[in-house]
Amino acid sequence: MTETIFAKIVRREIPADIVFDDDDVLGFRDLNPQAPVHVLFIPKRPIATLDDAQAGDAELLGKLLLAAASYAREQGFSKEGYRTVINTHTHGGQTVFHIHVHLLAGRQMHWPPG
Ligand code: D5M
Repeated sequence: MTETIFAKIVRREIPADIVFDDDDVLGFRDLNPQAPVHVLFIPKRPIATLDDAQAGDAELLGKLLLAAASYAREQGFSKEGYRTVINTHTHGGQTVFHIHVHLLAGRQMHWPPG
């Protein structure tokens, strides 16, 4: 896959406001926040899109979701709730081709999303 700006964030080659960091997952604030809290969780080992994920990625994808949930719990977002989103390809609105989970919190979300 073609490397993205998120790989540079993983290697600390460009700055990011990092809020979560473990062996497999990095969480950092979105540059263009869509809610009072908007954090992106990415696997350090890149997968381009959810469409590219394979059975062998199951553990890593699980860790990605659990990292978002653990951060949300720790930050106290669980009580009011929050939204997690994975955009895939063009119609999904994906712009960075290194899979990421958006965690949005701090306001009422609406459905259906735009
Ligand atoms: O979401 C990609 C998201 O990535 C979008 O909300 C902007 C954000 N973004 C892009 N570059 C950066 C950097 N350098 N730091 C933080 N956030 C960034 P998608 O689901 O692909 O549309």
